[in-house]
Amino acid sequence: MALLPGAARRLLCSLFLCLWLSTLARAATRRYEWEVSYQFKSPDCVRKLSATINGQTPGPTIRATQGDTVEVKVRNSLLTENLAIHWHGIRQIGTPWADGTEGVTQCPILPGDTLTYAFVVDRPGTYMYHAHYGMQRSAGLYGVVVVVVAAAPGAKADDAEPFAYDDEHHVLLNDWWHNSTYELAVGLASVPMVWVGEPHSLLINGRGRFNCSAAAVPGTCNATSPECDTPVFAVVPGQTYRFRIASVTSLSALNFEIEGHEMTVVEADGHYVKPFVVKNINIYSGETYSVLIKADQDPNRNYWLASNVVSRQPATPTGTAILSYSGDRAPPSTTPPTGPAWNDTMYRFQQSVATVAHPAYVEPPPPRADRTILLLNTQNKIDAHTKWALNGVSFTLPHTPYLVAMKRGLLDTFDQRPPPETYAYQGYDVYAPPQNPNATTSDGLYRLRFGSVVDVVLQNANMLAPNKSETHPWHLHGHDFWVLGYGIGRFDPAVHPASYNLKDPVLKNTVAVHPYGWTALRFKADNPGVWAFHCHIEAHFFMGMGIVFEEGIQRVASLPPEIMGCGETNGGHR
Ligand SMILES: *[C@@H]1O[C@H](CO)[C@@H](O)[C@H](O)[C@H]1NC(C)=O
Ligand SMILES: *[C@@H]1O[C@H](CO)[C@@H](O)[C@H](O)[C@H]1NC(C)=O
Ligand SMILES: *[C@@H]1O[C@H](CO)[C@@H](O)[C@H](O)[C@H]1NC(C)=O
Ligand SMILES: *[C@@H]1O[C@H](CO)[C@@H](O)[C@H](O)[C@H]1NC(C)=O
Ligand SMILES: *[C@@H]1O[C@H](CO)[C@@H](O)[C@H](O)[C@H]1NC(C)=O
Ligand SMILES: *[C@@H]1O[C@H](CO)[C@@H](O)[C@H](O)[C@H]1NC(C)=O
Ligand SMILES: [Cu+2]
Repeated sequence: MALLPGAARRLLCSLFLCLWLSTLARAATRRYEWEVSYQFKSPDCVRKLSATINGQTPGPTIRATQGDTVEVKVRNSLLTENLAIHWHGIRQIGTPWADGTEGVTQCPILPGDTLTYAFVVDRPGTYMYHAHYGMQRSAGLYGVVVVVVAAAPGAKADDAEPFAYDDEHHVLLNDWWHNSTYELAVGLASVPMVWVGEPHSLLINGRGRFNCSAAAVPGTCNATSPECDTPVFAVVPGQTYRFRIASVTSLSALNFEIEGHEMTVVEADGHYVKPFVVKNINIYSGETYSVLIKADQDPNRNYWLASNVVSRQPATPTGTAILSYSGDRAPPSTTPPTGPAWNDTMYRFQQSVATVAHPAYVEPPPPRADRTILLLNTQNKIDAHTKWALNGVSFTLPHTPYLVAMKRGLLDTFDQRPPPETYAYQGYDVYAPPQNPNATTSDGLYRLRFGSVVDVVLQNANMLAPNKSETHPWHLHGHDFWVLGYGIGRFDPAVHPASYNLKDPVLKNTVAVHPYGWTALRFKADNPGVWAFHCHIEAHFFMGMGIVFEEGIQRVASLPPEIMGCGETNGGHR
């Protein structure tokens, strides 16, 4: 049964978008039927149990037009594992139950069960989907969502966009381990923590090439398997291509480059940006970008597409694909680009700062916030377990999803004490390991006044080990936020807000917090529902690096029974 697209429409109308929606040309319903199952795959030539959709990893690309309803009937055939799928970058206005976040907006889909996600894709752009249960994303369950502009009849599809191109390509970036997600998860939860180490491969569109002579288990690596054929991107001389790039990495911050071709960045997370030209682009897990490239180089040779690890000392070979003018699939004789120095934080910082709204598409933020939440990001210990915490509180998911619990008043299902709003920032040394490594756990959430303007400042700091601070890509569900500013060092609420960009900040759903740095963002709590906000590094969220916002719960339409069936959602016991 569908999750009420009709109700979604009515709610959209109540949010004054009615007029705009009704002007869109003939919104359609795009229907998909997906069976999710484990299959043996060899994405980097090494055979591994992978989570697939209709037998594929990455899963099928969803392509819809702005205003369409996307309906995906998901059957969980994983046999022994729960499932939930998140539609990353889709705000789910009026359909908060279709966000796909297990523990927050729904109970998991049990093995053998089917759930139909239905939601309106209200804004053009490049998005993605991926599993949001346990660490399942790293098993291969992800894909691309493309929403194209609803153009006037007879117009070219790209007429409504502030740039033109002849054709498009999709680049889905990932990192990949040969270890199972259970080895990853159990390792993280062990005392002492067992870290799986750097990824074995970097995948482009689900393919990489591991060096078979280094395979841990003999006989599992087949260098001639067609499943690890290097992807080839065909171009025609003189044409301009839009490359839609998405990163679903579990860990890695990446740098992506097309050998010999400059890129013009035009879109980030579904928003047009003031175009800027780069040799290579840094992309963090959960982000999407569109770049334009002109096929204007010597057509008699091929060129590398390359993804490289940045921000952590790399121990993973460059991920590669081939750009071909002639259709020839031969690897170029050159060495693939190795990207910028992995520890050049300022290079990445400056690219973040350069990303602002396109002048013709600026949506000015509200001039001031009603509430400011300061979040100190630290690595901690809880009973000797390694954790991540915000203001000393490490997040745990409740057993009853918040959306159901709050809608039904099941207030004994999670901690009613709100998590801390700030930390002792005065005198906090972000360059030193935490003085008290101990944190606490909580499944409490932040309740936001409906319609209020909320600032969040994410402060990065040193980890438990000295002289170490990582990049954290933070992703907000249900919203885009304005990126008001970035800094390196300790954020001072008396000083730094004066330098916020209130003129043309970009809207995004995922943003990097650089090593030892801070990132300030602003959003309007105007989307009724319960929304996760978390580090998109799979292991970090698993270790508690997230929070949850509730807003306008009383305005949420009645919940579809299909999202229930766990915790107290059935009136049962925990
Ligand atoms: C990952 O797999 C390798 C090879 O099988 C094994 O040696 C290692 O212990 C595994 N790591 C974890 C964290 O399980
Ligand atoms: C693969 O690994 C072997 C053994 O470690 C090494 O000798 C060889 O050079 C590697 N090949 C490539 C293409 O890196
Ligand atoms: C490797 O894969 C190729 C292509 O599928 C197949 O012909 C060959 O038998 C495989 N080699 C091994 C050792 O399994
Ligand atoms: C990066 O690390 C190298 C050593 O691996 C060091 O020489 C260099 O100074 C570092 N650069 C920065 C910007 O920290
Ligand atoms: C942190 O917790 C450990 C027990 O896990 C305890 O031994 C230690 O004293 C605590 N440290 C502080 C500073 O409270
Ligand atoms: C950490 O960096 C400081 C300088 O910022 C240096 O004095 C110290 O020796 C470093 N410690 C380690 C363990 O590398
Ligand atoms: Cu993180």
